[in-house]
Amino acid sequence: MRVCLDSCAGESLIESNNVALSKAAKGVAVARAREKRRVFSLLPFTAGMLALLLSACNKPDASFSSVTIEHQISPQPPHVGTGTVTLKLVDAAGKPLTGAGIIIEGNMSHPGMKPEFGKAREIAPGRYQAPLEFTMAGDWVILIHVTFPDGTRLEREVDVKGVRTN
Ligand SMILES: [Cu+2]
Repeated sequence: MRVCLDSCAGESLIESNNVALSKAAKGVAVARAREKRRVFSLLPFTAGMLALLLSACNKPDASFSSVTIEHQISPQPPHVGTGTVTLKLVDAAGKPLTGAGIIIEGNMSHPGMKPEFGKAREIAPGRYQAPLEFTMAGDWVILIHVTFPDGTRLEREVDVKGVRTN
């Protein structure tokens, strides 16, 4: 590009400016190319972040399905009177889930009886124990109501069949 203003006296100056400009333009082009490479190298990172964000959005469901609750009823076999429900809560990695609030609700499989409740206390990390009153012989269904420290809730059902008379 050659630009003559009022006179061509300054031509060489403008020319040299043009050289400088084209050098600068080259520099910009190189910088742009670098930028492009940087953007491409960032892509896997961005995809990773996106996956993380998506998994974070799915967290409630994921954590629900990954929570394992082992239960134990004593005495065994259960009979009418005060029983003890012992629970062990672990995550998918087998790590104990501590600090949960747990209420046990006992109902009989037939209608017309009031539910029995027992509040669990944590006896060891991830291990909880609650008393439960079996007020009648027969089949019971136990509902485990769990509230985790972050406020998320989880409910599991356990059949306790054939509670015996004393
Ligand atoms: Cu009953």
